[in-house]
Amino acid sequence: SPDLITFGETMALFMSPEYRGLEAAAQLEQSFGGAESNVAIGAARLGSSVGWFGALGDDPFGRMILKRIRGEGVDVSRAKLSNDSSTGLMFRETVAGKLAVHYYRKHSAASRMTPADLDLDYIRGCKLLHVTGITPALSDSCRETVFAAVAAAKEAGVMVSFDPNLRLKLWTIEEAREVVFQLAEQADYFLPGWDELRLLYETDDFDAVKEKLAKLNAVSIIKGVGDTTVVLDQGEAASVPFYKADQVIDTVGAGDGFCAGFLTGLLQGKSAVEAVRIGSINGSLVVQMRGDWEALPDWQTVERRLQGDGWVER
Ligand code: KDG
Repeated sequence: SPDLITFGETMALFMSPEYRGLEAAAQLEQSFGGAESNVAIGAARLGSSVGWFGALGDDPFGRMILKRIRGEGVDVSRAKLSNDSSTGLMFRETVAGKLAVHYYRKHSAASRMTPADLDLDYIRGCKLLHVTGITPALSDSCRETVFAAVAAAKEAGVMVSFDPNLRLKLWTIEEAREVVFQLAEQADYFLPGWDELRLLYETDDFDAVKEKLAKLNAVSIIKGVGDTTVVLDQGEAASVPFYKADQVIDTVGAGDGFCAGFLTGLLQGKSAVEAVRIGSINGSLVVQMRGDWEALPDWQTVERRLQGDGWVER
């Protein structure tokens, strides 16, 4: 098995030009995205050994997605193209400076995943299983699949990381809360954003949330506490400043880029704080281009930034 395994729904993505919303656009730019495959691509570019799987439709979009994730050096041997349902679609536009995402993913191939789709030996053989809160929001059977994968990993002593990735277009905050807290209990690394924790715990009081998180077994990596990431390890908090992006073009995928860098750091044997530095650099670079994952860097680029070297133009 690869060192890092993740799974979920990846959708074809269509974006209207900056200056036109979807209603007015004559042409759309095609790409694809999915929180877990964004992480997989990011980690693979940094040199990690990575596997991603999920269900896609046996249609042009499913085939495009599978080929391109494979092309990034990610093991997709457990991914499936199904011929009784379609690949999910996602459309994106910017209206008056605000991003809007429209999902067409109900009854998609991915939403029909069941625990029977899991190759448990594949999961048991990796070092780190990464799951997000998007997959359990897709359907009951997807939720069961996430819990089954996490249970198999834990039994085998595989580390589990969990990014809640709250998507309130997919479920209510009440539904999300129940599942997110259960998965956070089981994870070794819990990677929420402060904005998500505020919704989950219904408070703006950081210290109160910190106290709750201190009860988890997991090391919590809280992104976006001011301009920092807070690492909370058994009640001990360390704060790591954000790495500043030179230019922000598209913030979607920043969290996944962060996660890819962080998990790569862990797999390299780095401490959580050092891994956060890598995550932060990685997240700052992915926002500099349009698309969820296109601008994810290679290891050399991240290493140069870690060492504080500037940009060499010629
Ligand atoms: O984190 C970025 C993802 O949100 C995006 O790629 C699409 O997976 C996605 C989703 O469900 O929103």
